[in-house]
Amino acid sequence: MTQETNHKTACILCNQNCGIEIQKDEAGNFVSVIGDKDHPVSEGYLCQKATRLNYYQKQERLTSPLRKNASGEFETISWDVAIKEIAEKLVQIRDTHGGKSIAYAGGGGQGNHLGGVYGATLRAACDTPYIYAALAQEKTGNFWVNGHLFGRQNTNYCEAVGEADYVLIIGANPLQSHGIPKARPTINEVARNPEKTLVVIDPRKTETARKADLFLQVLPGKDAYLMAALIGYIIQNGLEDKDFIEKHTVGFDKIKPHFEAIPVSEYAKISGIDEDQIIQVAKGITSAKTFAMRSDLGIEQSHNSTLNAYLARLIFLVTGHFGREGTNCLHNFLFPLIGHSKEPEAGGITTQVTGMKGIGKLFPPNILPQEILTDHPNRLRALIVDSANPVATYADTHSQRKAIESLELSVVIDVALTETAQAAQYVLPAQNQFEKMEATFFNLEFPNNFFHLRHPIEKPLEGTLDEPEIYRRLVVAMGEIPNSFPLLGAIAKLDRKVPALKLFPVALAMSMTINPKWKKQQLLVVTETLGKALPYTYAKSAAFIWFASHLFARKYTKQVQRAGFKGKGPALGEALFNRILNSKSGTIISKHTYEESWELVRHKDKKIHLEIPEMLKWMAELPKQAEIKDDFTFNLLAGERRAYNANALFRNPDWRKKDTEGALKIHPEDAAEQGIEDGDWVRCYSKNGEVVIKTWVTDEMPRKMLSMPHGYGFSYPGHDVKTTGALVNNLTSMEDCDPLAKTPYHKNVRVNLEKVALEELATA
Ligand SMILES: Nc1nc2c(c(=O)[nH]1)N[C@H]1C(S)=C(S)[C@@H](COP(=O)(O)OP(=O)(O)OC[C@H]3O[C@@H](n4cnc5c(=O)[nH]c(N)nc54)[C@H](O)[C@@H]3O)O[C@H]1N2
Ligand SMILES: Nc1nc2c(c(=O)[nH]1)N[C@H]1C(S)=C(S)[C@@H](COP(=O)(O)OP(=O)(O)OC[C@H]3O[C@@H](n4cnc5c(=O)[nH]c(N)nc54)[C@H](O)[C@@H]3O)O[C@H]1N2
Ligand code: SF4
Ligand SMILES: [Mo]
Repeated sequence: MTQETNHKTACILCNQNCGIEIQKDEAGNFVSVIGDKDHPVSEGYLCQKATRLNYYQKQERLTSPLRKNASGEFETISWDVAIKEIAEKLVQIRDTHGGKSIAYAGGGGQGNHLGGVYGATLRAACDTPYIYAALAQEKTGNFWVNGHLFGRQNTNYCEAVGEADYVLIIGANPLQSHGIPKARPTINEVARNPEKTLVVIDPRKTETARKADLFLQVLPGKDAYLMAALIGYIIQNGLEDKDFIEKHTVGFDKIKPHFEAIPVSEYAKISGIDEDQIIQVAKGITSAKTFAMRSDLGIEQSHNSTLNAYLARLIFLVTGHFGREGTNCLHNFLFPLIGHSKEPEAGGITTQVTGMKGIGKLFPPNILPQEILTDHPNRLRALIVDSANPVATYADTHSQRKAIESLELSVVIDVALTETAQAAQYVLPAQNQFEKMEATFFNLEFPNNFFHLRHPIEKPLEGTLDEPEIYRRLVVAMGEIPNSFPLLGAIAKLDRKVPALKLFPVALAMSMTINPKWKKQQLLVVTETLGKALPYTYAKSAAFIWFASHLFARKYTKQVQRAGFKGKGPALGEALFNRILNSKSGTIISKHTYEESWELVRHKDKKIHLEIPEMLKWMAELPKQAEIKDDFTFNLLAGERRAYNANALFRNPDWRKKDTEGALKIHPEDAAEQGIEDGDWVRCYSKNGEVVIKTWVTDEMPRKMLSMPHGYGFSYPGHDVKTTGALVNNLTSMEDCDPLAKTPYHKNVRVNLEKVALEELATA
């Protein structure tokens, strides 16, 4: 643990992971949280949520492994018993039904990915390829499209909102959700600067929309029509960037006829937007020197999700706004957050029951219950959940809970007794994110990329372990590797004194040749040897960063050297690792030139392949999409980002300063029609379930659309629905999702309302 009074770390509440400094009192309370000016990206910025981190630190915690007994109650057991029993059951299930009967869910939230990295060791021991993850309920359509356009599903681009003259934000509300560095000053600057233009496309008059020069209030779920019309207008009028298309892309001729056929006026009308506004945006983008685009859940968790991903990218690609300063640009990763999955026809892995393909090596939460709740001989029988709360955060709480309860083995690794933990057989208590070495791989910047390895700032709570150690113990108990490696450990200590001699890498390679079985568990071998030889007693899991630093320095030698690291080959890797290990505020790890961003395209010809036949076919079939006709009146945005939600990280509702109940927003005229006044409580029901929720009458909503936040409704001692708020996934269903990526339609949940009397709430 560090000795300073100001403890440098990062905020764990959204993927920006702003650098922060925390002051603690003697009882370990976070008494002040301020922005860390030395953080290379956030530079002192933070938002109101970070100042409440003490509620994360001091929430009700798990302090012992738990096992459910025959009467469904938890009893505490020792770590040794828990590890032994779980390992035995995993081996038994694997050896009887094959590794594919075991799956893993989670692996990290907004601030903690080291545990997920080590989760790979348990998956290797179980011999399973299945990872279900939150990213596969939002970004997998994007990954699939990126795979086609740029060559690999794990290519990603950053969105240069702060540097562009013309900015388009679609389906995102950065003033609340961030998603870009220093979102508030950045958006405010674009909005205020008379030389810059901010366009926002959203059905809701959001905080960001209110700042926009042009606000296109699209009808919910109709973005594909709007974007097709925009690109259609550009191509039909010859406004595309012909030089860029010629130099950097292939396949334009193939996509051109499809956009020439788009009925621009008709699609504008379907999307609810005036055609003139679409033309204005088309002209604005094509005449701007620089243009950047930010998109997020509003078009991902919505109708035509994967098609939206394709069209959004075509907007900046056909207009040549890519790979230059002030435009979206591919970036590198210290270590890629996801992988690349082959298509099933090319030998890619699919799930056993529904036959779903992996995208980015991830599988979608929406199919998880179907893979379990069946008598199919190849169903999933065991699930390890780490740092995720599927019962509460995956679509369809009811089915997710039932699925977890029906498994032969269910294990949850978490800091708290979550809804999912309550449904599981074993619960293992983890150290929280300020008690261990942690990092995220959300280092998504260009041209200068960064990495922040966080040191613990608080002593681990008694009874808890960090995830890498939990996985190591399980893998050892499964008989995959020994508990210690004395000789290699001794060599690692020598190696740290004179890394230039490369004693450890040579000894490691030799030990892998002698013990080929260890190869699958190389990371754990390094962690138990080199990790233990690092200068901090708690730093074992930084062994992975040692691996990653060496790979990165080899791959991006020029760019790492440009960032001020000296040496070549392994010496450069060591220099990078040492700086990462010792930089409490994070460090710049590479500097690219814009020209070099084209090296990050993964197609062999280094060009962007514009044609994706499946997407063009989907677009051609848009006219066949029928209007929704059902018994429901409203379209619910099931999961809005607000001032006081942060996914599932705060269980104690007292952390909220306002909107304490997470109210349901409704347009004044809709409220009047339903006989609802601001603050009334209602029963909101879908085909799948219901919630009881307070209302908030506001003209921010369009007619017939409602909005409620996610991140509310978690059980907490001393609280009921009036203070915890409602659990959003009681309303969602697993079938309502994108046909290709299976990402849920959380922005389009069909619901009705019914006023409830306050006295009914007591029983709700
Ligand atoms: N209806 C609806 N559902 C949604 C959304 C929506 O908009 N609408 N949004 C979706 C999106 S985009 C996301 S990203 C997901 C997020 O959903 P999840 O990934 O499930 O949520 P997280 O908040 O990341 O946290 C998961 C768990 O990590 C635990 N945790 C915290 N720190 C640690 C730690 O150090 N170690 C371990 N082992 N556990 C820890 C917390 O207690 C919590 O139970 O929710 C999704 N669900
Ligand atoms: N405060 C806060 N910030 C967060 C989080 C949090 O829990 N709380 N979670 C983090 C996570 S995990 C994520 S993934 C991001 C998500 O960040 P965002 O995607 O920006 O957040 P959302 O509020 O879910 O949705 C974005 C916008 O989509 C709009 N929208 C709804 N339907 C449609 C539609 O049909 N078309 C269009 N164009 N827009 C539509 C909504 O009105 C909303 O303004 O936020 C991150 N930041
Ligand atoms: S919630 Fe996000 S934007 Fe706010 S301080 Fe934390 S990391 Fe930064
Ligand atoms: Mo997310």
